[in-house]
Amino acid sequence: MVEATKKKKIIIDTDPGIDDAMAIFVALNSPEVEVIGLTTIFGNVYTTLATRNALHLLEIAGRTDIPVVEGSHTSFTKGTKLRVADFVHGTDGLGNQNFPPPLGKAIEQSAVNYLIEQANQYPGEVTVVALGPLTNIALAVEQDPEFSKKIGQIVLLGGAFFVNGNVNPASEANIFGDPDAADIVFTSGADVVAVGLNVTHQVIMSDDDRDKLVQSNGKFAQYISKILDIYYSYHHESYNTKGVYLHDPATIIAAVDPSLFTYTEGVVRVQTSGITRGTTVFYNTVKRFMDETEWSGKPTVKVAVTVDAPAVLKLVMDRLINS
Ligand SMILES: [Ca+2]
Repeated sequence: MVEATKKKKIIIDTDPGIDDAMAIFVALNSPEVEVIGLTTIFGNVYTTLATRNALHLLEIAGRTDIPVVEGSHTSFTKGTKLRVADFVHGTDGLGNQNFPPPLGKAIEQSAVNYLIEQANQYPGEVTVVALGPLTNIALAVEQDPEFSKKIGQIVLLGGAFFVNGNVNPASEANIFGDPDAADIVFTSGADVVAVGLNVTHQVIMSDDDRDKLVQSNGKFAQYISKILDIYYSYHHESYNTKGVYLHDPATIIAAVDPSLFTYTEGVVRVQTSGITRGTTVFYNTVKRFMDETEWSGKPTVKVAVTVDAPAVLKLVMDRLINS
């Protein structure tokens, strides 16, 4: 008997966030994947607000059947001085629209335990799509030494490979948000796919694309078009671009249709201190160095190097509009 193609089970670890909202909606409207849960983390907003926004977005989507699980309130090293990007996404994380509070609540479990539990329940079958700092995932790796083997794949938005960062010239925001956690995840031995700024800066939603969302009757398109103002102004001021980078939606697409990207493989270590805190340094494993290095003997990961940007944009637009 021919088995129907199984949908890829995904857990989205998220800090919503305007582009997180887009990514979550795209995932919910992608037949290739089944969103089994959302775990939350600080980043664009603090964790409590990320949870509230995750619940709100699922209520908008009519998908309150999907559990929201609250993640860590501190960094991996228990730091509480967190960087929060409310100037990019609004103080409410969703374009300063001040939506009413969600009706639902997060389930009574920690994100770390939930991630470990799901990896045990469906060994090798769960993909975590990480759209914020990697704290929850690093804590799962620390708590369960088997987690990196049991989780199917970790597709993460993070790093700036061979290009400047977006927090400062050295660092991309998600990695900068918790560099210790990121280094643990990159060297965990899990099947990691990193989608960095070198790729996401090619996937741009233009002013014209935004008009298409505004004019569409799609439920998700309508919602997203209402929260985009601040995200567009930030991009215009910071990059002098007409349009916005689709970091999180592009990363979701890397889970939905990996063939739209090409990858290279190597060892990634993260600088955890100093002026380059949060820098991702990729070793292509070609040169054999005379001395042992901090990259020697570490597991490799996949790093996205090219993207079919028009195809990714089209998928994102279609799934927001046809909703
Ligand atoms: Ca995010």
